[in-house]
This record gives sequence, structure tokens and C-alpha cells, in this order.
Amino acid sequence: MLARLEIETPSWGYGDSGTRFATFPQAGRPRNAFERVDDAAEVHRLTAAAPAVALHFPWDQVDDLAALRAHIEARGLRVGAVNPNLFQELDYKLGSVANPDPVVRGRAVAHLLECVEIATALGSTAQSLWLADGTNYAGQDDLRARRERVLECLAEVYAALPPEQELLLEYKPFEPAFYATDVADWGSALLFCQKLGERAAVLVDFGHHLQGANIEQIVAILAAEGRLGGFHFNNRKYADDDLIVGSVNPFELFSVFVELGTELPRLTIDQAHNVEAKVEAMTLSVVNVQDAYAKALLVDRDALAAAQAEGDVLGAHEQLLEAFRCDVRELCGRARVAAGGAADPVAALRESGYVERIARERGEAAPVSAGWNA
Ligand code: PSV
Ligand code: MN
Repeated sequence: MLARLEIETPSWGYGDSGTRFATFPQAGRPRNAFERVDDAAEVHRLTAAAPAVALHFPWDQVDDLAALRAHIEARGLRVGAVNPNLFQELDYKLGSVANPDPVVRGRAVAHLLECVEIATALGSTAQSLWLADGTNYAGQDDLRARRERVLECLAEVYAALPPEQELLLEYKPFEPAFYATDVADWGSALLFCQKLGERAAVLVDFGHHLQGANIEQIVAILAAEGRLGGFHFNNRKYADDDLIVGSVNPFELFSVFVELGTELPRLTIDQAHNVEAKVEAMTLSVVNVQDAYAKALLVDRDALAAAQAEGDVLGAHEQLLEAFRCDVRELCGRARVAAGGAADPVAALRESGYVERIARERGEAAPVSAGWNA
């Protein structure tokens, strides 16, 4: 069962990233998409559970897609979801597919259609779309008109999807817009998906909820509706913190896996790693996901169902605690070794010399860059 866990790591999680205050580049950080794939391959070599790499365009733009695909396959990986980027161009100041200007919407749709072609060329089976669209002030734009515009644009893209590709729609209630985000929550995303068609599903990013949201319940509802497209794993303490998955709230991660059972959707990591070592952070993230999944598999489902049927409130809760308290490190280590990975991937990475080697080969980091007004 544990061997069925397959995690996509994000190409964008290996390169430099920062906050709006500063970016701290790391020695050996990948200089292009090919080197980002190499880092993803190292994480898979160690964990035996990260066989796919999710890509982000245009960040991962290359001259020759066939060469990128060949490189990915030569490293023993496959292409995960393709993530279009509709949040960096100056044109998108007032939104992309919700923008009041039809010329800007046309540009956004053209990029989405280009990503469908990229995914086809790379053998990917999903578009994973997050929209930064939204407004900052009440009255800034007509909320219903914006919704219609989004739907119209997404319908055009959905119609162009080849049968093997699905459209994953990610929601987020805030940032960069701070009054009304156009796909703000799982309900709005679900409504869009239901209107688009069967191959549209909701993507749940752990950092994209208001404080106190019950993510496992959201997961239960979306799964029951057949619209749970997948996850962006990370952890948050305050907002969209993009911290290592399981680092703040491991019980929440475990509870999500309890809800999923053995029916796993697309599992992707989406983290930033501003000050921690990138490859090690990604390796630890995969290990934490394996750990949570293994614990969820240990839940005695019969005893849980019996306690629930009897109305034994704490008896039922105890069944979850029993599994959560188990130390599964050795079990996961054995499963990893059986699959060709390392018993302790983080220790193995540190011993391997990989990080020192990429620092030598790719060069030292550029000086620390300042943030605002630099
Ligand atoms: C937005 O916060 C997000 O979660 C989306 O998935 C983006 O593609 C990604 O982060 C960019 O880092
Ligand atoms: Mn995300």
C-alpha cells in the first residue's frame, strides 16, 4: 500500500524563491529546467516516492520540449501537472481571465492554450491552474461579470483539452488580491468545475484557507462529489506560508489521509523554502507525507466504524490517536529500501555529497538580493 504513494515535486520548489523582503540564493541552485529536473530526480532516488516533476510555464520554458521530456525520462521521472502562469505579466494588473479588457483575457487564454500544447508534447495529463485574479476594493469591478469572464475563458480552454488531460482548479481566498479573489474557496472552484465538465476538478493547497478551516472535511466533500483533483502540499501557521508539509500540523495531514483511505488523487508539493536547504527540504517533505500516509493506513477501520455506529465519541477518536501515535519511521524506511530508496533519505542525502557537488558544478550563489525598492 505504501508503495502506491506517488508524489510530484515542483520544479519551482528547487530554484530561488523569497519573500517580498528578500531572496537568499543558495549555492548550487539549479540554473534552468534541466537542472531542476536533476534535483527532482535526486529526491526520487532517495525516497522512491517522487517519480514525477510538476512544471510551471513560462518558468520552465525551454527551446526544445522533446529534449526536456527526454531528460526527464532519462532521469527515471515523468512529467506531472503543467502549471500555467497568469500572475507575472504587467498586463495582468487587474486580472487575467477575469480582466475587464478582452485583449488581456485573450492573451491569458492564449497562454492557457499554449500550456495544453506543452502538456501534450511532454506527456502530461493535467493542467493545474491557480488564478491570482481578484479585486482590492469594494466596487472596483463587477463581481458577477468577472465570474462570467472566468467561466467563458476556462470553457474555451476546457474545450481544447485532449481526452487524457484534466483541468485542476486551485482556490485561494487572498493574495495578491485582498478584497475579493475570483476563485476564493473550494465552493467557488467546485461550481466552476461542475459547469466546465467531468474532467475539471478542484485542487486543494493546504496554505489556501482562512484560519480554522477544516481541510479534511473539505477533502471529504470534494471526494464524495468526485471532484477532488489533487493537493498542493505544504504547511501554514499564519497564511500561505509554504512551509514544509507536516512541519506545523502533522495531525491535519494525517487526518486528510484518513479521509482519503487508499483512493489517492494527484499529490504535489508546493513549497517555497526561503531559508532552508532546497533539496533537503523537499526530501524531508516527501518523507513527512509517507509518514502521514503510513499512519493513516494503520487506522483500524472496522473498530472505527463500530465505535462510530455505537456513538462512542472518544472511542472513535481514540482509534485515530492509536494510529497517529505509532512510530512508522522503520516501517517507511523498509518500504523505501524495498522500492530502491534510502532507509533515511535525509541522512543519505547529507552523506551522498550531492549538495556539495551541485554547488561545485553549478557555481556559488549570487549575492543576497534585496526586496522592495532594490
Ligand atoms: C499560489 O500561491 C500557488 O499556490 C499556486 O499553486 C502557484 O502556482 C504557486 O503557488 C506558485 O509558487
Ligand atoms: Mn499551490
